[in-house]
Amino acid sequence: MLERSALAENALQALHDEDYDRPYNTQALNHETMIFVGGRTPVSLDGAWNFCVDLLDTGLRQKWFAMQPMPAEERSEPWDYDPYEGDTVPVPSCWQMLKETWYFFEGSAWYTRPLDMPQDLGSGRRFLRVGAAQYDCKVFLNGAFLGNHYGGSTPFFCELTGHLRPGRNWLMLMVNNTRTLDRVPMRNTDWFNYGGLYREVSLFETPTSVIRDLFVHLVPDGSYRRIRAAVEVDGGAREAVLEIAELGIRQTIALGADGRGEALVEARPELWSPESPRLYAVSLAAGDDRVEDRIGFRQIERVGDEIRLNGRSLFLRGISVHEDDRELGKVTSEADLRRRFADARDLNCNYLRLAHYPHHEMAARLADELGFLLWEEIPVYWAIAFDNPATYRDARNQLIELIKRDRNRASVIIWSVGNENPDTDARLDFMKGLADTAKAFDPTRLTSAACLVNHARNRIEDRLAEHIDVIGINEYYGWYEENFEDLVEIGRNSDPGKPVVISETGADGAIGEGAPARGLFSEAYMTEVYEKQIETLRALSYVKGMSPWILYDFRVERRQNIFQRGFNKKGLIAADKATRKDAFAVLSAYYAERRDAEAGGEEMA
Ligand code: GCB
Repeated sequence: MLERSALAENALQALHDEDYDRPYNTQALNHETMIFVGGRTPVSLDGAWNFCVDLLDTGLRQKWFAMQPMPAEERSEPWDYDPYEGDTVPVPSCWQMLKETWYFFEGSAWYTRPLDMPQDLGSGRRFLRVGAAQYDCKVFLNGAFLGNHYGGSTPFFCELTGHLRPGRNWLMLMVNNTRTLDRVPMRNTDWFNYGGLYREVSLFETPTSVIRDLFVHLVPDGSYRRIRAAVEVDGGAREAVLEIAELGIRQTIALGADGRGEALVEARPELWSPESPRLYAVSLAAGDDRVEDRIGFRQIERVGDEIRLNGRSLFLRGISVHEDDRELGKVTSEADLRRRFADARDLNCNYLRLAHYPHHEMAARLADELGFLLWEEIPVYWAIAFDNPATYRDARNQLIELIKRDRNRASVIIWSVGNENPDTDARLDFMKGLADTAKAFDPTRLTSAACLVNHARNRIEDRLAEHIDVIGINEYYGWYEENFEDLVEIGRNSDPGKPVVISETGADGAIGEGAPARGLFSEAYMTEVYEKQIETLRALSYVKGMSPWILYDFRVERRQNIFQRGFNKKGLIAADKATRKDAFAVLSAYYAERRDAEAGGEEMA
């Protein structure tokens, strides 16, 4: 009897308490809990997980995670969901792509799977790594809450050491993709709000002393002769050994009481560039732990209105790209990325803008190998809650997680801290704070953001420009902005004193059945916009690159006219990732011309 009334008490609590989620919003899983994973062998936790969507957050209210696995006939209380049985879904995946009824589902969903451990757990440590979960992910192990992570596109780690038991364990992840005013991005975007565990989930086993971080780079002082390594080890090791065999480097690095240390080493590496993407095998050992990476050395800098790579002025022949697939949503495979780079190669690109959030880390790894330059970005998009300190903390954490994940990638040259945000004092403080954070965590790269144009004065004018290295400009003359002459005037009126990259321009072009033959949304009109844009922009000497919008058509809720039908059609290639529109050839020809002119110039020099 007593047990039943305790149950009734809990049930009422679960119905009436609207602060039910407060204890689970610690955001304790953040950039400080990351470990360095290069060279480690993960245990994959991908595959089938038990799954349930939970629109009303019943799971958190009723504490589904605290239920013990047992046969139904042995349960003494009624239950609304049993995490240990029922539907399964594959991980990684986006739930929208799995069932029609989940297509527009926004809310919480529960993923459960067993985790079998040896009888002897040993003395080492174990870390769960989630490649990405959109957006809030709460981690439970054997009924205990271990922390949560905010941010839909960066990896996070949760240490399981001390919580695991020999034999069978149960891991439960609650993933919530609700769009709210305080998240980054917030409610309104122009890409689809996919949900789920959409990148790899894995378990890493390490010794007691674990290498948390390793940052190895050429010192950007113009000498091309010094390499710096910064290291962070947790667990008591007093020194670490850095090795780059091909450069004859074997250097002991003393670690302070905080586990941090750094070294400056004389070296003359062959420089990395898109034409010659040379990478070196790098390793670091500390105590019993060891990590590896393949790292390219190069210098990127801004001088006046130029962007220089290894001292040479550069024009970024780029294209923007989303992480989106007609069949898989945000799930990315190596084959998909290789196709993306092959298409960029056919466009004669040397550069990609990975919009509008951190893409799969494999993108930068492949760019390192294949020789592409990258702009990487966090989703500080449109009207963020710039005056909310919690939102700032979240954005800053996403930025640091991205930087720590990718700062050994030579291909990444720009960290972008936002896109088309309204010009307010709060926005300026927020984004300046992010730009400063990027420099503090990585002084070797350039910062940027898609900035603003003063339309009354037809000038590039944004208070943020002072605080970043490269001014990104999204402009849609010929599309959203009708009067093309205004673009010509902006070009004439502006004197930015810094390199400008046209981070977006373009037009929708529908193709196939039902597509219009002329006018807005026709392929012919899209081609015309590209031709006029190129003609205008090529005359502006401070424009040091462009990444038109966008390589592939992509899914988005807000585009619903009869030519769009749920897709943004500004892709140079349709959503099948195969059918090229006419504008593809126009851009490709322009980039070929620029590439050849640069090569010719170099020969003459
Ligand atoms: C923009 C946004 C981008 C949109 C694009 C469009 O300015 O930055 O996210 O998708 O325009 O197609 O309107």
